[in-house]
Amino acid sequence: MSKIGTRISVIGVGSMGGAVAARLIETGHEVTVWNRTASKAEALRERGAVVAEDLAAAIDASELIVILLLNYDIAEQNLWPLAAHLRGKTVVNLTTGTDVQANAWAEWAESHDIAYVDGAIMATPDLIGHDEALLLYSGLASAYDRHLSILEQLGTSQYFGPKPGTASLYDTAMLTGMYTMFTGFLHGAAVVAKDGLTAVDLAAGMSQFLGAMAHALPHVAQVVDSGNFETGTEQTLDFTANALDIIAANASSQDIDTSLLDLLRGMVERQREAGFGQHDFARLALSFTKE
Ligand code: FVH
Repeated sequence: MSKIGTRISVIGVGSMGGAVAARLIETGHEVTVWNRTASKAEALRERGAVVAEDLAAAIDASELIVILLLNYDIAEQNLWPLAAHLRGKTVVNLTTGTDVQANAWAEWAESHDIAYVDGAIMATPDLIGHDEALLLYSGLASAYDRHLSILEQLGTSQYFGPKPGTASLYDTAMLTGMYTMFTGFLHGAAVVAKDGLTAVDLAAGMSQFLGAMAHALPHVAQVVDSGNFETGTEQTLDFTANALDIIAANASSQDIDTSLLDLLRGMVERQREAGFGQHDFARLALSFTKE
């Protein structure tokens, strides 16, 4: 099968980079790969990848450079010294990082005539190529538009505008939701384990419950954005405090540490002590902004 137009190089073919490279090969693109541990790159050769002999050669091989290294410091150590090779090309950086790092990369890229798009992958490697994979982008709109047909092969694309750091802000915000969800599940699993129940037993019901509760997010978001926490209070902070007291008492009765719950109870209590007990739970959004 003849290769589709743009040549693409994937820098870093670990779990995620390997899945992205494989998907781009599968969809007919000419893909060159580079990886610090060469064996991971070699594994893609039999799937049709060109394995570059070194990082500079990987960059020279393509117009579009997709970065999927472990973090921005590693990406900077490896790629910034090769700015001359990247001149005139497009870099799409899908490495996890902060908005500050994304903005620094955008400044560096602009100073070297590199078109820069920052991004983040809200999916696990197995979801790459499926609609469930959500990929967030921000930065140079013309570069994003130019390569959108390629990026859409990886999953559902969302572009958040020209500020390079926006995708990273959304990424880390969503990851906060993910990690606190999983942490809450692990806490619950520890509680039920004391009674001989398994995490698998809990997961079935928890998946259904959290799935149903996730439908409330748009409403909570509207309350937060309105700044009016007094109306439509299905769940007031007083009600939440009562529920958390019961949850914590249950954990304590199973001799399970309650520090995770105590953190949340403290946030609720501070709002109640300030007189907002009858306000919506969503008022906790104000707890995170430093005075
Ligand atoms: N895997 C996932 O589910 C998540 C989903 C959300 C987005 N992340 C981010 O994707 C980036 C890559 O993550 P990964 O899952 O591919 O991670 P690894 O399999 O550990 O591969 C890491 C690559 O980075 C290379 N690397 C590490 N240290 C160095 C170094 N000092 N010099 C050069 N390359 C380095 C590593 O190479 P090697 O260890 O195979 O030689 C891999 O290519 C990441 O930002 C996630 O947060 C994935």
